[in-house]
Amino acid sequence: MSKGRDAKPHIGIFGRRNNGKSSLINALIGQDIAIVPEVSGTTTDPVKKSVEIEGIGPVIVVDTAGIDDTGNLGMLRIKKTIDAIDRVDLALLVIANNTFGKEEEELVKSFRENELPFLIVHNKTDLAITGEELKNQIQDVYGLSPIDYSALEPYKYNPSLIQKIRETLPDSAYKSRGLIGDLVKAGDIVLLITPIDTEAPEGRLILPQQQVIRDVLDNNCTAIVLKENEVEAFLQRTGIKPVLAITDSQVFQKANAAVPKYIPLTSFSIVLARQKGDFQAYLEGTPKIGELKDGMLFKFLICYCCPVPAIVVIPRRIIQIVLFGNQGVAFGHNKLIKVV
Ligand SMILES: Nc1nc2c(ncn2[C@@H]2O[C@H](COP(=O)(O)OP(=O)(O)OP(=O)(O)O)[C@@H](O)[C@H]2O)c(=O)[nH]1
Ligand SMILES: [Mg+2]
Repeated sequence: MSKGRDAKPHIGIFGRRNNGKSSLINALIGQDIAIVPEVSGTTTDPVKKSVEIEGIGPVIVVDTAGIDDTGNLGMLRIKKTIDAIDRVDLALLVIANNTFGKEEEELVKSFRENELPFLIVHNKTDLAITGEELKNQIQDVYGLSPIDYSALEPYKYNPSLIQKIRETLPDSAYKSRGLIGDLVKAGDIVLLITPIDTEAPEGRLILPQQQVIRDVLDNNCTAIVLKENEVEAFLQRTGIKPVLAITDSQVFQKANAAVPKYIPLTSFSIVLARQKGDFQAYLEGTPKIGELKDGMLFKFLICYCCPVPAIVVIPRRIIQIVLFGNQGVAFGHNKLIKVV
């Protein structure tokens, strides 16, 4: 399954500052989408872009900060670069000027620990051709040849690099991760908790619930769909032990009380957010909400994206935070809530 959120290969570009990582992206896609000034350290946080590479098709490129960054901020950027390794299907390690040192060795070590396929691209070949000594060294240690490249002369070098990328991208990079495929195995039972109240649409389930049921079946598992007030009695009566419970967020507290603690519990929204959004950022950001205190003065913007126009639900806790004491703007419950 693709390491990213959708069924497109994710290609990460790694290497030292100024080696031409961003330029290589521009050269590969034939457009200037990445920022390339003269100064080093231009790319800070990993930047994801959905692009089309001729000969490969739609991909997501992840441009990362230089692995040799310095200072406190630099260390933070390096950490984010390393984190990105976990979220790509193929790494391009961009080297230049025949330099392959500790930074590169560390990166390759991380690629290998993550079982991440990688290619080594020697950029700026227009300035210095890849030396035989370096070629042999890389071949001996890693069993692959550095690929000659120059972001200034893509017409000359693109075909062979693109072919290598195509050959090295694993098939799994083209498959969607699905919703819960990595949490269950064939034969597992998944409990889905869906309130049927006045907010439920007439005669059908809402799309996230349908999608999860489909995903459960795609993974050769069994879905049990119950209303929240039937969960406890059902589990006691049948002795069935689901491996996972997914509830509508409206009844999360009731579901939490009814589902035994040994069964992991999440919500349809979280399952979808994990597939669609930057879930890592979500995991890092959410605990910060708990740190907000009444009376603290904040300005923040809550952006919420919903496929159904005008029906936007923000978790109540967030709205409470917005309403009590802080400054912010939130769109929720079909209204614009503005708090000053
Ligand atoms: N001669 C030559 N210059 C290049 C080549 N590729 C990039 N450059 C130049 O090298 C400089 C750095 O390029 P970037 O693409 O910004 O490098 P980067 O690795 O993304 O740098 P950071 O974002 O700072 O880590 C720019 O001035 C580019 O024009 C190349 O193949 N040949
Ligand atoms: Mg850059």
